Amino acid sequence: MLKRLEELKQNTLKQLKTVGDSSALRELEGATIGKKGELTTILRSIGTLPAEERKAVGEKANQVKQALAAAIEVREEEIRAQEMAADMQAGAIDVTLPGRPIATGRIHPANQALRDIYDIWAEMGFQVYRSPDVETDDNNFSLLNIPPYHPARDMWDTFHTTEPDVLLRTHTSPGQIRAMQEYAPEPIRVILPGMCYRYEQVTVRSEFQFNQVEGLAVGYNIRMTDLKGTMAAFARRFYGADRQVRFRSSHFPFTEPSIEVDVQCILCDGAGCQVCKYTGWLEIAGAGMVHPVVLKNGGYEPTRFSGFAFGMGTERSIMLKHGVQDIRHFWGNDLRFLEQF
Ligand code: FA5
Repeated sequence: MLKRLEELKQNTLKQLKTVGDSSALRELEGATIGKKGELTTILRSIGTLPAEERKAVGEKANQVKQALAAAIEVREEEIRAQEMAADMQAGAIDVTLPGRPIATGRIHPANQALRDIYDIWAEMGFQVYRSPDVETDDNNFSLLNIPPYHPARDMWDTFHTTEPDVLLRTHTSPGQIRAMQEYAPEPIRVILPGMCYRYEQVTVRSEFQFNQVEGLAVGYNIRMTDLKGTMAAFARRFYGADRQVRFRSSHFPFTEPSIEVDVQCILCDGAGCQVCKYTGWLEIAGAGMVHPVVLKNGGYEPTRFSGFAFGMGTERSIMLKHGVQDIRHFWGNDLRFLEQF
């Protein structure tokens, strides 16, 4: 038995040298000093040996066990160090490689333009007034001097809701009524930006939802010349310092007199091209002096107060400024278009 124990020790020490990884080491440990290992079995069977052999075998077995446990521990350390080195080599990181770019979102071109537009109007003393997208028929039409059955309602094809007299605003002009009713009789200068909705055929120039920026100034002695000067100042700041501006007479039920504002075509500088339909001019806004009926509906006495208002399409403004040919790009979610801005 003593001989067998010595053999077991020598064999195991020899095998330990060739064991290459931790799972093989665990196996060798199990087969020798583990619970079901040979040495453990010998130690358990000592009681069955003749009495005179027990002491010597017991001592030897314990010595061998300690020697093997110590040798296994040393080998385990070595193997762990080797494995860690191999791991590090395999997963090595080249710290000199450039990092992967983080995908960032962008501000939508319509919002970018809106922010530029707010800045320009803020410099001229206009503050932003928010009004809701879902409106009453009164605010969207009647109080703007467009009574039921008035033919001018045909100018704005309307999305109605299932609630009677509740609709999606067709323009930002109902915000005029809300702002006036809130501030009258104080003078006001506000811009009213937001989405408008029209039950319209979608084409390269027309969407069924689009942004408008409305403007409204009410006070004492506000005249048409103020409107013209203000619109020209805006156009030059937004479209370029030496842009020519012109005014054409027009008609809106809520302004009297009414005008349309044109800028010299940005693409051909007025020479005439496809975009301006060879007129040299591009329309940028509808505007006019606030109609006395509308002033009254807003809470201002028309004999004491006067005002001007204007409304322009944001997407159409960007189209003019950047030569975008198709308005459907704005809400088509094609990143190739959006990433250009
Ligand atoms: C109006 O909506 C008037 N409320 C503007 C106004 C306000 C006049 C205050 C006087 C005083 P109009 O329907 O022309 O007017 O629309 C104004 C602008 O909205 C247009 O010049 C255009 O730039 C934009 N717009 C109109 N319809 C569409 C559409 N379907 N898609 C994209 N933009 C549109």
